[in-house]
Amino acid sequence: MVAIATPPGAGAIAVVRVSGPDALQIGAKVFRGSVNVADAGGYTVHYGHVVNQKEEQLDEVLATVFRAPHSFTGEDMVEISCHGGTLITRTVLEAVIAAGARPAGPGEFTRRAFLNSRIDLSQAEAVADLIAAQSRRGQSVSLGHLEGRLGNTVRGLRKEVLDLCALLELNLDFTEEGLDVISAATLRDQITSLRSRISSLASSYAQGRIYRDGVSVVLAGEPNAGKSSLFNALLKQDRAIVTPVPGTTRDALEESIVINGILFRLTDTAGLRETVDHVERLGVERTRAAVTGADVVLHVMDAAVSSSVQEHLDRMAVHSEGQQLLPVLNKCDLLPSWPQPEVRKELEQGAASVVLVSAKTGEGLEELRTALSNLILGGASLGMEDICITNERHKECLERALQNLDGGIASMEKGASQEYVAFDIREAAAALAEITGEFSSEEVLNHIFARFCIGK
Ligand SMILES: Nc1nc2c(ncn2[C@@H]2O[C@H](COP(=O)(O)OP(=O)(O)OP(=O)(O)O)[C@@H](O)[C@H]2O)c(=O)[nH]1
Ligand SMILES: [Mg+2]
Repeated sequence: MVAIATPPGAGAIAVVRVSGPDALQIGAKVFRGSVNVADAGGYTVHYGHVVNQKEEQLDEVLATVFRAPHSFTGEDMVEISCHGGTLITRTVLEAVIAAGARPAGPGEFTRRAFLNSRIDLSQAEAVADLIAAQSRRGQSVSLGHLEGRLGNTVRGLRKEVLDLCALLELNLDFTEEGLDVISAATLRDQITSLRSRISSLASSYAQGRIYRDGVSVVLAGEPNAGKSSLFNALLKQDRAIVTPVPGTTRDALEESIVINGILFRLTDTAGLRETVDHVERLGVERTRAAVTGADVVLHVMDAAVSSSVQEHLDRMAVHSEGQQLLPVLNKCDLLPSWPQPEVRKELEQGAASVVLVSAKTGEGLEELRTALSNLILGGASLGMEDICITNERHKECLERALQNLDGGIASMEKGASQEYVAFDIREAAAALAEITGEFSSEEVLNHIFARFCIGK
């Protein structure tokens, strides 16, 4: 099979990847250089030309040869590095197809790598995540998964579950002789210990999701509070329109920034107020929808409006449970006594912490960045060395394993036969095996690899 492995568009080089038992023979049909790639050793690079069936030269290229099993897919492979134009790349691809290769489907290279046991399923998924990563932490978590850290942890847990199963089955064999290979109390302790480790891995998803997809932050508040100004100041870019007219912003705007390796997706919104203006009202509806879906609501207030913080907070944009709220008092440059501590003290009587900023002068922006990053990383933050899951499918498998273990514990408590307990525990092991793909259906594989692009 063959595919272009580099993104579409013009570039210095592009790579056409050929993999499969005939890859080297097909490579030899299209490549002319000082060596025949069909005879070349693995991990060697050769200079030459790609030709069509009429032996016309199509491009000057480098061909890299990989020999099974020492390649990404575990099969023989040739990677042709040609010049990176859309037309030239397609011409090389077509020559390889004419020489007998079949166009690859999405993710087919990674799927072959999985089927040939070069990588486990969690590593295959990490390939897609790594390519999609938009922040340093997301990248580092995916790289850890790609290196097999998640797979190893899950395999370790599964082995413990299977060992427990084996003991239970031995127990069953010896019941008639009245012997217990493992006592009920030990069994229970071991299940509980496994349960708590699987549970903490499952709950690392909350953090893992943020590392992978970033945090959505919505700037909301009354019209003219300076949301768009603050949005621009955080982006360091004149992105949103700012005017002294309340009700300037209508459509929600989204842009991303990275703070401390975490991606924050900021949304500037229309100011919240009752209005008869039809267009503005549509904007306000969008604000409410954006606020509902946000991880963090950054409530922007205008320090120039002479109301107490408590009054501001009372009018605060509604936020739902599980959402973080960060009150920000903007336009502090207009306060006569700012940045004196007494202003802050007075303000903080109303709320746990209010960040004081001026979008105009830039003062307080660093504190705001720190406050955002602390909201996400502060408290029970995961260290970079901890394993966390970033994939909903993995979370679902872990939760199923937990339910099975709970079922096992419940059976024990009811005094059910150990056969039932063994059944539940075996099911837990099967759920864990789905993460690494030791147990996987065609349907699951199709679903996973559909997320990939062709050539990956
Ligand atoms: N002095 C001062 N003026 C500011 C500051 N931030 C914003 N302004 C001014 O306040 C006015 C409104 O700013 P915007 O950023 O458009 O406010 P908004 O909250 O986006 O307003 P809507 O989109 O209408 O809801 C503009 O005239 C800004 O120049 C600040 O920190 N200090
Ligand atoms: Mg605005």
